[in-house]
Amino acid sequence: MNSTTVTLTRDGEVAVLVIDNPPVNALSEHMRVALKDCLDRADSDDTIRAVVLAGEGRTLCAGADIRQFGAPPKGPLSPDIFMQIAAMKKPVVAAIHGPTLGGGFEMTLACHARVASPDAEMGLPELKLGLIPGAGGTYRLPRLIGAVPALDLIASSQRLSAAEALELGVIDAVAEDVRAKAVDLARELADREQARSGAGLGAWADFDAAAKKRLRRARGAQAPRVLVKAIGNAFDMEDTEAQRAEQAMFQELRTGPQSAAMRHLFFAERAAGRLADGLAGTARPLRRAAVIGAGTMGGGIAMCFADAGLPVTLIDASADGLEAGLARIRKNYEISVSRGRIDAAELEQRMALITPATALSAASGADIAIEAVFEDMALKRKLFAELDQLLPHHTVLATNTSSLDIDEMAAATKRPSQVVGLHFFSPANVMKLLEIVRGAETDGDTLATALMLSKCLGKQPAIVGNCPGFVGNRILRQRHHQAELLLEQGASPQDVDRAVTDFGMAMGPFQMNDLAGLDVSALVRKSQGYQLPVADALCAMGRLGQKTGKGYYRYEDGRTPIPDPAVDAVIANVAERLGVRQRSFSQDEIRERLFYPMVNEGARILEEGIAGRSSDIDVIYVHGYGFPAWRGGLMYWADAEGLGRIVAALKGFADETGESRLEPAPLLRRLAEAGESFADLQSNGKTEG
Ligand code: 3H9
Repeated sequence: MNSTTVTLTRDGEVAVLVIDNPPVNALSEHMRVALKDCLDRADSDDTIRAVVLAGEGRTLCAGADIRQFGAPPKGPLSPDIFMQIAAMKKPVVAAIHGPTLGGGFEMTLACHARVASPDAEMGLPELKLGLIPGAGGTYRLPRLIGAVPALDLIASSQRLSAAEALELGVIDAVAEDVRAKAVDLARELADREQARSGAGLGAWADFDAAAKKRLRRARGAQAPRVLVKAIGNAFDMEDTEAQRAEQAMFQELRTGPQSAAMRHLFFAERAAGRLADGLAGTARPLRRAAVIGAGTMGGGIAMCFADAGLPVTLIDASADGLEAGLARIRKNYEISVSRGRIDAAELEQRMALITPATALSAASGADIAIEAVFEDMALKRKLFAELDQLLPHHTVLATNTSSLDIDEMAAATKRPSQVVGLHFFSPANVMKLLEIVRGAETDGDTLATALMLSKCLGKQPAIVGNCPGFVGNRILRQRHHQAELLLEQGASPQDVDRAVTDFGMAMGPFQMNDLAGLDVSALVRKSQGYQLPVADALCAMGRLGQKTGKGYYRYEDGRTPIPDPAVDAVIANVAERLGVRQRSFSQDEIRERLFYPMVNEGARILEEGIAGRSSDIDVIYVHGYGFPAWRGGLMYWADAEGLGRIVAALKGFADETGESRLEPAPLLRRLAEAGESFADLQSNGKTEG
């Protein structure tokens, strides 16, 4: 068979198999057929003494073809091909370059040795797809580096750099000319006929303890539990048996709802990073940035730039504020050093990328300026007008506002088409989501620049329209509002929070409020002109959350919430004052009351064009708000609940509370009546996508 997907060339007695299956050399069916054919030929040719596996393009192989996971696999299977590699008498050496992940990395683990280029990355990110490694990763990696390091690597979906992989004993060498080095090593092994053996699994007790610790954090996700079982098998099964067990578990996960949801997210994340139809633009170069405002957000944003190796000027009119901001940044980096994430030299390198200044004119060399000052429109407009005067024509002006009108700020400049919202989430250097807010006049080049920036900073972008709260916070406000109403109607803060954490989120709304500070949300309410009686009463009592030791809960150690009868009394008072009749709520009822109105708001957002795709809302909720990824995101989950059911429930809520906002949105009603889903809407092209 002659294939261009995998070609066999000769370097003397070494067969070099080169995979060329763009865009990422995924293990699609035709690629597996071609790979097996080349391996068979190399194996049966007596003039070949060793084999090298290499790849064209940006990676050796990024793993299984995720697009083919919806159907049962056909043709030769990856685990069988890799077994064949492992069993070959002739040494097989992998030449690894680029992000070599999942099945691609497992292919290299089946080889007798591995060489990587300095830019290579390796990892098993299957858990991010609701899967476990299914082609030998759960027993070959533990045997090579130990069960605990293997568990850590797989459970975190972390990618190892070539240097880290070398240190861990995953690879044998790092070389610039990785293919040539692999050929040399293959020859050497053919002469020696002996490959390096692995470190071994290590002690069962250590693995067991590490696994228990991991599982405490897994919440509702299935794959981490299955992973622990699969790695555990490596202790008492031979390869063939372990492979069979791994394959059965892998296939069960592949056909289950959690993996389907996470695969949806994989493609949703990529779609969210593209400009919507009808919009075109070219990203402008970004060599230097300026961040104005050295508070928590501004400092965090400056860290994002420094982490990405981009120079940034951090400006604060107050010298004291600037000093405090820099000290906070250094402290954060020191924590990273103490946790072994970076070393002391890297800390200094990152600090050196941040140039502090008190004069706004220091922003003049920037290609992008991001303001992160107080949420005060007059202040922001003044700043934008000044920046517009100071900065070169090409510079993009961005605001980190989480609630104010982008267009009002843009109107203070002569370049409204180059004004954009960049809504980072707190802590900015940690949270992955970046809402890119498109003003009425923001042009394609500016959006393309914002998307490129987001990629450089390692963020997950989503382009959203301009409205109070944009997409994420506007939807969240519905949940907060319902949570407060539930209190008035008789649910306790702990009932409400439990419904949310049992759903799979890290924190309930009241724990979150206590952490953020009740005064913070009170300010937002004031600016947006609405009231929440229980929250307002707690604020009036000075119960501002964790920082005052009391909020919706009381805190003895500063962070563990303890239910407080004083809060129950406040709630009862408010209910009496408002004449609300109290009753009990089941956990299911609470969950529906909190999440269905969010879906309803999501539908309104889609109808208004504030989000282009329902999958963008999924991405926003998973990466900005901790919505469980294994549920696929808010709107994907809504489809699974059934839109008819949601509409019926919302009508009931509206009747009970008299709240018109709870009436089903027209789009939601229409879809439910037609028996359609948000996914149908997106694939029919009625919204972008
Ligand atoms: C697995 O391997 C299971 C095994 O254990 C068992 C097997 C039996 N399949 O991200 P990009 C597409 S599970 C299909 O924009 P980058 C992607 O959709 C798999 N398509 O580029 C996009 O298409 P489009 C474990 C894939 O440079 C284009 O390639 N592996 C796959 O920013 C470019 O992608 C993973 O989870 C795939 N595996 O990042 C790795 N990968 O242009 C998943 C990519 O039409 N991939 N595409 O939108 C990645 O993490 C990144 O794509 C990668 C490149 C780092 C490789």
